[in-house]
Amino acid sequence: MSDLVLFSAPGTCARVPCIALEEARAEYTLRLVRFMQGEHRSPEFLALNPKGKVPTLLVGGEPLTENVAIARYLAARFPRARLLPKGDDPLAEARITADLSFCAATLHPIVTRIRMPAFMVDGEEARASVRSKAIAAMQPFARMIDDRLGDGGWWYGAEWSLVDACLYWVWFRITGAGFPAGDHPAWADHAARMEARPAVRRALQREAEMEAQLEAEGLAFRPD
Ligand SMILES: N[C@@H](CCC(=O)N[C@@H](CS)C(=O)NCC(=O)O)C(=O)O
Repeated sequence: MSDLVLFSAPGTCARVPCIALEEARAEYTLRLVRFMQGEHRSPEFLALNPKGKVPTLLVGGEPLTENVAIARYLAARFPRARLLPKGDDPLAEARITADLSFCAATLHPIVTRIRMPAFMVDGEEARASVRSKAIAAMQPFARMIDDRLGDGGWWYGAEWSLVDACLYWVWFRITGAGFPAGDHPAWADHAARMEARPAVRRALQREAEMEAQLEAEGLAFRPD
């Protein structure tokens, strides 16, 4: 049995480490966290991750939290999968951390405001305002990402990495929630290329199974 257990929920940013594990062909157990049942706030889960968030990765029973740290750990543990580039010096390494942090600390909070404004404010009008301000806040980053991806590239050019998995999750969350996807053809194309990767397909399949489980239990989450 594997020493790796990933706590996840469908549609969440736990998709990133799931893609990492699939890219590495790692053995792991996927554990569904039932948000609608408040499982992420249960004493058992909070004992593993007091922040009450997914992803949470157990490594030999020891919890590791935060996407940036989990990406770093999995990349170091599975070097042959080349999940992240190898920085030649401390500055290059720090820049890779900066790219992962850009996704987790800059883009993710905007995603939450676009996708789930009800987490921030009450009332329909206030939610619409939060969402439209967040869409406006995302635009310059989307243009930057589009420019960098260019014509058929990954974040690091020819080299695929977990930064691409992060960007893919961001794109998945914001499209269909009012974000003008048509303005960013390179990012849209990047998402399509991500979905052509066998490892990504396997990760999406695992999510679909979790979603079906939630549906069967009447616990599927529907953001407004
Ligand atoms: N900083 C964390 C953020 C994790 C996070 O916000 N996860 C969301 C799902 S995308 C979550 O668990 N939300 C549950 C909640 O806040 O109640 C990371 O990068 O791993």
